[in-house]
Amino acid sequence: MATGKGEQPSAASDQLQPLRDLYGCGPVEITGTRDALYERHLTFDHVVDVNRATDRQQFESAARSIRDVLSQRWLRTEQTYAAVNPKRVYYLSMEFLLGRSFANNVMNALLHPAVIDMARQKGLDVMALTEMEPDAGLGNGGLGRLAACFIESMATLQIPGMGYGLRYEYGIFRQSLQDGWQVEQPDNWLRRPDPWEVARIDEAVEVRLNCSFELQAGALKPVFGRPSILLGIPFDRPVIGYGGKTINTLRLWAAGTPDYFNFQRFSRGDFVGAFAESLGAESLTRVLYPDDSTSMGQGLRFLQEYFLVACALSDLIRRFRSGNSDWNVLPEKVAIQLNDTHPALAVPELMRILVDDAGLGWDRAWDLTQRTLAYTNHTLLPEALEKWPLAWFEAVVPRHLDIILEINRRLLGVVRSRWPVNDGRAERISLVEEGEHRKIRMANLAVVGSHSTNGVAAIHSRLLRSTTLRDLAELYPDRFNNKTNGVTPRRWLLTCNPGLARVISEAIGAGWVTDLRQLGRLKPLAGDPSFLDAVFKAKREAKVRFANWLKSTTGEHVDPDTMLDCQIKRIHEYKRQLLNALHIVVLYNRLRDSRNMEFPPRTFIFAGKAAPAYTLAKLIIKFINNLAGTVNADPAVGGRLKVLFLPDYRVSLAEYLIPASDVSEQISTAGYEASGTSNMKFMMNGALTVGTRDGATIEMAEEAGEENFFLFGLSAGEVADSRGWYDPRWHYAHEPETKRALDLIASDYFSRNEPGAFRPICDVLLKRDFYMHLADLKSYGETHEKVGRLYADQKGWAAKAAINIASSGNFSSDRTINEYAGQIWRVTPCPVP
Ligand code: 26V
Repeated sequence: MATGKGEQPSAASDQLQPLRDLYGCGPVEITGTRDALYERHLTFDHVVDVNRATDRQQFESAARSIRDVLSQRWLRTEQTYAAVNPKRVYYLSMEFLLGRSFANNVMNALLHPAVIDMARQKGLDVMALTEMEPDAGLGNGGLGRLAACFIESMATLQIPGMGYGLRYEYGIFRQSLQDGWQVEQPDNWLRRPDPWEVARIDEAVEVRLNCSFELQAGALKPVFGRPSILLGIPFDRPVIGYGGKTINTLRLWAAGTPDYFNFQRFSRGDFVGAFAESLGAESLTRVLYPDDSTSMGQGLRFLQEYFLVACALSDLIRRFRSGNSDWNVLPEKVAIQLNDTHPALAVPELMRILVDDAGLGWDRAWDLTQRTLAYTNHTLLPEALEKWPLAWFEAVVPRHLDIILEINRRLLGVVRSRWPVNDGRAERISLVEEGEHRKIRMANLAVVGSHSTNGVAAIHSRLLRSTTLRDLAELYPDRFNNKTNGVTPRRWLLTCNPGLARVISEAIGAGWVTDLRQLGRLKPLAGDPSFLDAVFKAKREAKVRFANWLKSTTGEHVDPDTMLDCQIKRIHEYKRQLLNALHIVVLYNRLRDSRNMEFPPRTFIFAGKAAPAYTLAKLIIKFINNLAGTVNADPAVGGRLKVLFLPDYRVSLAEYLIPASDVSEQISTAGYEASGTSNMKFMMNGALTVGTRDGATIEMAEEAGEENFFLFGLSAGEVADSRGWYDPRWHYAHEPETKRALDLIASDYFSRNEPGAFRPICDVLLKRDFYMHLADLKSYGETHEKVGRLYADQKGWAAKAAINIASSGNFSSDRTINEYAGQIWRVTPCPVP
């Protein structure tokens, strides 16, 4: 591949030289043998003429040759951990929303110059090549993407960390639009072999269940009372730390069966039935649950959760035992972080291992369990808190139910002796929700069975303590803490926005890539016209790049000279896409009234998926699309306002769009967005935020100064206080523009061919408006007027954008992971020599 040793570096490698110097990695060594890696993969993996390979074959071969270059480093990392025996972190998550790996792996391994040279020599189009990689969409949204940023930061910080998740064959569904309605299609991302993963059949583990499965008429049916054994087969993916020194592992588990085949059924001539059980078992990791808004009590999801926990714990305990003989040192050698309650069965599973397998007494086992586990909460929405029917525990994992009930018996004993007056506290703290169908409260289990419970932004952690988990916080005040989220600047700035990254590095050097706080050194430059000009040009370049990409992939046209105003996230009532849409109707009415109004041309971009069963969220998508159809076609608008709903929101789309955005919409009802993480990505890419005082947006505005933010609307306290008397009809009656917008929607103006289609939206807004859209609409509109005025002043806008970039340094996932490492996990880096 690329240049031989000793040749002059190209312009491209020159650009990265400072980064390499900084991290002590000399010029990338690419020898004659490696030069041939790419061709060898084409010839020997694909048996195809090098000159006739398809784009996909070129991608696979390029990716495989990158992996080859990394293999020894990857091995060396694991060998180092085995030799040094440091404390290790295991991040258990049902979701890892990885997106594509090619560009990031190349960048983090500092192979960028080599790849550019290789592409030039061989006449390859790197952009076309990267487009051949499907997104690994193994997550719904924020929680899954956070897990992906976290494991990258752990590797960059040289922390011995490992991710454990599931290898879903189908990731988050692909979204298309038909007539403006969301249509879900299966995401068969593994249809073609994935070049990054390594199957480790030899390290498969057994998972014992008290039931079996069968596929009956296409559906997975549990067969109770017939115990069975599943196989967990690990597939490893490299997680490359920036600089390429540490390469950690993300281990994803696929369900299989021990070479199982029912001979009796086969001999009876039941050829399908002979395989029924194995087909059933293998279906367990077939598909990711695409709903992040309600815990619907699906049996298969419960099994998936236990399967992840059983595989991960069996694997990490094996690792622990290979270096340590004394169970008592478990908390000194192992930290397990539970990403939400989804892996909370780790509490009884670890107890089972320590008591039943290791033979420890209860008290010893309980102490070790609590000191090893830690739990992160990601939502305050009661409908998303997991509660599983006790009956399912009984049927699938009866021993775990025994353990949970024993934990609960002891817990309630403590509570009742501390608060002898019965005021309902014990019932609220109990791990069991009583009733006709008793349920296990997974959040309570996670808090009780661990030593740390954290929220993901300051306000969220405060609200957890004071509302959702109040009783538990009073019982264990020292356990509760905050870890404000962050995002990796390697993916979300360096790689996705090369133009801005270059401008920043030219101004302050490249140290920001692993120390984002250094962006603060840009602050004095917010008054420097040449720096602002460079920032402006980088934004313009990113807008053109996005517009070209969009045109070529969807045929859709975006004018890079308009203000790009974006709301991209899961569609949910609390995130209030409807507030944005209502405001667009208000603007539309104004434009229709006056053709020569001062109005900077705006493009409003929406993107996001709705949970397939969330009817109202799907109607919101339909409404935005109909609104777009009407507004975009109206000559009275004269191109000043354009609305777009981009289908199939995913990591790779965000990587194109965020660098191009001028305005970031973070407009959730205050008190409902735990943190938000796209808010941070927009900020470091120089967009200005229109937002409520919610989640991490509050901390972002503190860093930048409120004068550089566009905050509006009710605070969380005001939302809570006005719940009792809030009446949306008051706003309808007293705010003429609000009334006019709602009347227009109700008049079927946007649904001429589908009369009454948006009635449910009008009803939600006018009858109850739980998320208080109408309360904030006026102040939202006023704030947008300020945004419009500032945008007309190019220099003023660029200065605020620069201040925002300069103030985003706190929102690197490196900072977050350092806090977890120091305060929760108590691990230190273990450099790989
Ligand atoms: C919940 C459920 C519940 C039922 C089964 C499937 C399922 C899948 C995922 C979830 C998680 C929802 C919680 C979530 O994604 N929270 C988001 O976490 C982000 C990272 O901390 C944070 O920035 C967002 O504010 C928060 O909404």
